[in-house]
Amino acid sequence: MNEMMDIAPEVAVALADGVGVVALESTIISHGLPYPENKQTALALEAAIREEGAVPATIAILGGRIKIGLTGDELEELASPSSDVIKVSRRDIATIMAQGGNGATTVASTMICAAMAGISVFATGGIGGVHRGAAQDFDISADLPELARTNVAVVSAGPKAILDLPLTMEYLETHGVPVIGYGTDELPAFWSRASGISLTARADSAGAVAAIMKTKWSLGIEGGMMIANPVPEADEIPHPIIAKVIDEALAEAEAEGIKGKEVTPYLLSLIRQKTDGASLACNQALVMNNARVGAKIAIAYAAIAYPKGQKQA
Ligand code: PSU
Ligand code: MN
Repeated sequence: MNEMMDIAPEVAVALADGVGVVALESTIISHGLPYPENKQTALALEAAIREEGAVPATIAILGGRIKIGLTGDELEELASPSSDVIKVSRRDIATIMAQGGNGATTVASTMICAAMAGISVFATGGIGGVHRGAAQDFDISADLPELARTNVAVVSAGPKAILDLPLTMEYLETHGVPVIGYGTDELPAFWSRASGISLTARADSAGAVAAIMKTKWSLGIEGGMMIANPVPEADEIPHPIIAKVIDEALAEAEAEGIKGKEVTPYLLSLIRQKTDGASLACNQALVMNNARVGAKIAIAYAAIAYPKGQKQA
């Protein structure tokens, strides 16, 4: 497997020493945020994780190889609007790699690569989920079944609010995915803190999250979990404001016949235009907040999972 994967030296050392490592995805860079904010955010996320005392590992597929930890030039290539980087989910990994292509990894494929590299914590913006109208078009993000099968804790600000949140929660319940409110009893809704949906689990510290991770995986209960970390109050867009914009954007996407993996990037970009960039600032703030919490969780988990500071011990 390692023949197809390059782990950056800093990440390899951290993993061998049992130091906290936080995985970051690349679809948010290539397809989620516009240039140049995407590159600035990617660099700022890595810096924030380091500042908290953990090691960042941004994940992508470049030249047909899985990259765990990227150089500045590689980040630039992913961020650049002129580069040819395909959005890669579980379905697409083998094809892109066999063809030697470049791929930006989604939540699902970042989880797969992180788990292969031995990384247990991953921070992103918002996960994919069950789309509104899924009863007709079957549009359910591959992020959800991945959370059910791959052992990585994903820190997000909730499912993106363009989705059907109650159905997303039903799916996660059916497939046994813990959704843990980080300092909250309510599912956060990406740009907004409130969704009106109560959670069944809450943790008020990184150590409390790490204890759940350790217990779940020590029991051999396979699959990941979602750590639902609300956007900071100062950065949120209140639900009534964003809800109206989302409805308009969904109607336009429908009228334009947008389908498949284009749906999420199309909606995010349209919502950005309609809010004059407010949704972009909010998205950047929430993903930064998730990176910091992810670092704290990775450090807490390393302390109980590898107490001798040696992963292999
Ligand atoms: N979070 C963000 N912006 C994004 C995404 C997440 O703040 O662009 C990406 C993630 O990569 C997620 C993907 O996996 O959107 C979901 O796409 P889809 O609905 O096609 O599964
Ligand atoms: Mn989809």
